[in-house]
Amino acid sequence: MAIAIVMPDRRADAERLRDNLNRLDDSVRVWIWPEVTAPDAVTTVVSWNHPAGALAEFPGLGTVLSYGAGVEHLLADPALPAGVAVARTVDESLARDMAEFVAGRIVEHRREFVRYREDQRQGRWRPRAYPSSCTVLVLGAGRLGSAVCAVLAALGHEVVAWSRSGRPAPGAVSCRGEDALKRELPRADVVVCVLPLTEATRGLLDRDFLARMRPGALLVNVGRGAHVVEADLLAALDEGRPGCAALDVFAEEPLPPKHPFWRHPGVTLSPHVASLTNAEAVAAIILDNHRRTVEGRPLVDRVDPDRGY
Ligand code: NDP
Ligand code: OXD
Repeated sequence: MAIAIVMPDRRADAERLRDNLNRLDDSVRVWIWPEVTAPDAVTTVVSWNHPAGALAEFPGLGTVLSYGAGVEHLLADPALPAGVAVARTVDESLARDMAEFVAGRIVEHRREFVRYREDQRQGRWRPRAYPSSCTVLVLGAGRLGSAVCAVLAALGHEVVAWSRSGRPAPGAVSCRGEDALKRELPRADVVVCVLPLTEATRGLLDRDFLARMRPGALLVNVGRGAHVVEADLLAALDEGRPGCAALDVFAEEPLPPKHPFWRHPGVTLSPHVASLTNAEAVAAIILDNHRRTVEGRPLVDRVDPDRGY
């Protein structure tokens, strides 16, 4: 009845998680892959980008927990053993940090922080007017999207939340379906993508989608890079619709050095840091789901593999 942490590209996080799990319950054995001394004992894997085939090392595996909100890296593994449950790990700080990041990108854009920084460099005193509020369309009204909606509404913006079911989101008008998307896109000054990556959402932000955006609008993508058809976005930016994009996630990460996004004047980018899982904050959630696995109780935040999130 042990936990294996399989996060080869996040060794420091893996160590912090192991130490926090041990602090909470020193009777639970926790190994960091590949240093697993008794693979037969592992019932729970905590994964972030685990290498192909790694899950097959654990014959008693019951649950794979994503070390974060997204699970596409798990569901895409053809070697994910049938019958193994998948759950994600989302705590309040992940949602709060996402809301802060998105609000920050919108404030930076609307209040022209970059231009004031340049004015300062040039010794220019040049106040500019700004609109009193804006309309923000948030794609995805889940744990993170609803936190984004709440913060943007608290800042006085008109917020529209688009989701599969039209689920209510705090401070937002909710909607669902393609017609609603077509109606809301041209009205939005800002479009925020905080969707999970599934077969239904891959490539959603394509040429047609972008052509419906308001000229000069801001696109913020904090979902996954593959939500955006990157070549279509580059062409759309060159036409000014959207006017600019704040991108935190990319089809290929790290973003290749020669990728045009690096130097495009309409793109502000960040290296997939909108919201980072905090090993201290999630240790109790992971331990709880491990105990649920061992005791055969329902998992918290279990993923529906057919739905893909
Ligand atoms: P949730 O599962 O809680 O919410 C997903 C939301 O997306 C739900 O509102 C759901 O609708 C909606 N949705 C799913 N499929 C569709 C669809 N086909 N059409 C319309 N709406 C759809 O996810 P989280 O909010 O926790 O996380 C969202 C994503 O954020 C993660 O999957 C991950 O990709 C990304 N992320 C990015 C980070 C970063 O640092 N950049 C950090 C953490 C997460 P409904 O409510 O009807 O089910
Ligand atoms: C996540 C992420 O899904 O960090 O948690 O992107």
